[in-house]
Amino acid sequence: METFLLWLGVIGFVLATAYFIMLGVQTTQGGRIFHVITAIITGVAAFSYLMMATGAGATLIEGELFYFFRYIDWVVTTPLLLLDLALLALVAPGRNVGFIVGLIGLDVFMILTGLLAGSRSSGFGRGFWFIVSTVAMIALLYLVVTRLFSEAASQPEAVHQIFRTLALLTVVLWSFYPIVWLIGTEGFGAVNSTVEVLLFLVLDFLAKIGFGFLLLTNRTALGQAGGRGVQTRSRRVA
Ligand code: RET
Repeated sequence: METFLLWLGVIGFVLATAYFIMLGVQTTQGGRIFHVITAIITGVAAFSYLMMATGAGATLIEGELFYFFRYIDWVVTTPLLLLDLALLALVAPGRNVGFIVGLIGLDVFMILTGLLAGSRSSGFGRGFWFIVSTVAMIALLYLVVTRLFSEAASQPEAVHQIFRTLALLTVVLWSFYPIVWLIGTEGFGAVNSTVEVLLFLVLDFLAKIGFGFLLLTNRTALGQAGGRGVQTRSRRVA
């Protein structure tokens, strides 16, 4: 059952990646940068689920399967999700590189300390790194809700609207990850490994495919969003 769920992840993410690439190829309205970033997100997830489904992305720790490839997936894809959000919210992303790098740095710190939490053998070590990682997540989501929200208010209405939806989706969904971790095999073991795989699969589908679908099917917003710099340059070349 567990392996079946992981293969379902592979299939879902492969189909989503193909669909997002197709939307990117078809678009005439610009914002292609969002298609590229979002297709990389689902592409990396497809590969990660393949690694977990074949067993190459897992290892035994004290008799329990530890899917370390999740963390490799997250350390690549969560920065890209934040980049999508930042490019939507910021009118001049180029003038906010420091902020974007800070946001992504905090995010990478969150995932790496989460990996430490997942791979420690002592209860104290796991608890300590879990708390450090969760504090980083709260700080990160706080920055999204404060700074990015206020920046997005000066964007055109369609962009502002889709940013608000996606940022809220992000805050809610990301908050569930530490909860699933805590009740799963790496935490208190309240649910078994199969249920944990299922819950992470649902969260991953919503946070990556749901997010990408809402963003990439909103053509009005994409045409007016932060990818403008990229679009202008390609038009000049043409
Ligand atoms: C861990 C455990 C330690 C504490 C915290 C965690 C947070 C993980 C998050 C993951 C988000 C993943 C996404 C993936 C793909 O779409 C590492 C589970 C805070 C927030 C959004």
